[in-house]
Amino acid sequence: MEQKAATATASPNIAFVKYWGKRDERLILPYNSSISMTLDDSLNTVTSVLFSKELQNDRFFINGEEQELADKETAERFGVVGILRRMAGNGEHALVVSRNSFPTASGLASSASGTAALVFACSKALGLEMKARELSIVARQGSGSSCRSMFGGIVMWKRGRKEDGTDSYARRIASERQWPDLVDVIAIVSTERKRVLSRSGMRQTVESSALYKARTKFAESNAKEMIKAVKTKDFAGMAGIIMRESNDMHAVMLDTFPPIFYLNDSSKEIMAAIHELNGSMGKIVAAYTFDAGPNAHIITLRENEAAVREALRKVQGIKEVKTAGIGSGPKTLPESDSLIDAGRLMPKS
Ligand code: 2P0
Repeated sequence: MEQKAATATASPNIAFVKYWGKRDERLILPYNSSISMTLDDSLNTVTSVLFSKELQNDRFFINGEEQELADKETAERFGVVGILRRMAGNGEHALVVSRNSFPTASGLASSASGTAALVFACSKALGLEMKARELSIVARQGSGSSCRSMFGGIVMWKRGRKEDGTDSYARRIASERQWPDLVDVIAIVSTERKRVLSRSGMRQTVESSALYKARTKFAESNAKEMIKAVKTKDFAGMAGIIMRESNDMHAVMLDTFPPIFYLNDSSKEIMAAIHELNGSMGKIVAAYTFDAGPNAHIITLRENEAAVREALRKVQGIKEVKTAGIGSGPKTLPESDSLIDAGRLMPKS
C-alpha cells in the first residue's frame, strides 16, 4: 500500500510592507496588501505528515512537544489540514511532526514557515496537485503571513476584494535570482516568547487605534511603490519604504489601547545605528525592520553585510547576529529525512 506521507521544508519571510489587521477574521483576509522576502534555509521548519486509518485522532508535535489541539489558536492553525483533507476526500487522521531551526514565537515568524511547511507537506501526502497560488490560499487561512512563504524570492500577498477570499493570494514579484545578493542580518536581542500574540494584537489595533485607517492607505501605496523599486532594482528606494513601514506599524501598535510595545531599548538603538551608518556612507545601504518582537532584521546587500555587523557591534544587548540570504521557497524532502517513525506512528526519537 502506498503511504500517505511526506516531508517538506519551508522558511520564514520578512515583511518589507507589513500585514497588521484583518478585515475577515475567519478567512484571514487583510486590510492591506503586504510584501516580503522569503529567507533561505538557514532558518527553516521541517514538517512531516502521515495520514493513516490506524490513528485514533490527529496529533501534532512541534520541537518534540505535543500540541494541545483543543487550544483555540492551535486548532485554527491546524485547520489547514482539515481544508486539504476535505479537498482530497480523505477521512483519515493525521500525525504531524514539525521542527523549527530557530526559537518559536519570538518574532522570527515561526508561524509562517510552520504553516507553509505544513500545507506543502500535507498537499503532497494527500497526492493533491496544486499550484503555489492555490496552496497560498490554503496557507493564508492557517496564518496570514504564511501565504507569502509558499514562494521564493520577493513575494506580494494581494489583499483582494472578494468576500470569499479567492482573490487574496500570494504571487512572486521577483525571483531569488533577480536579487541574489539581498540578505537579512538578524540581530537577536531576545528569545523570549512574545507577550501579545500577533493574532490578538492586530485585532486590538483594528478595534481601538484611531490611526489605523491612515495606516491601511499608507501601506497600500507603499506596496505599489515597493513593486516599482523591486522591479527597477532600486535598493535605496526599497530600503526607505522598509524602514517607514516598520515604524508605521509600530506606531499603530503604540496607538492601540491599551498600547502594545514590541520594541525594546536595544531595538531602538539598532534603529539609530542604522540611520548613522547610512549617514556615514552618504547613501542608504541598510534598512531595519521589526515584526511582532524586538529582534531586528537589517536588510542589506551582501557587499554591505560587514559594515552592518560593524555598526551593530556598538549596540548594547545583542545576543547573537545571524545572516539569512534570499530563499527559493518550500521543497519536499526525501523519506530518509522524515521526522516520523511510521512503524510506531510516533515522532522519531
Ligand atoms: C507580517 N506579522 O507582515 C506581520 C508583521 C507580524 C508583524 O504577519 O493571525 O502570524 O496568523 O494571520 O501571520 C504575524 O502575523 O498572523 C505577521 P495570523 P501572523 O509578517
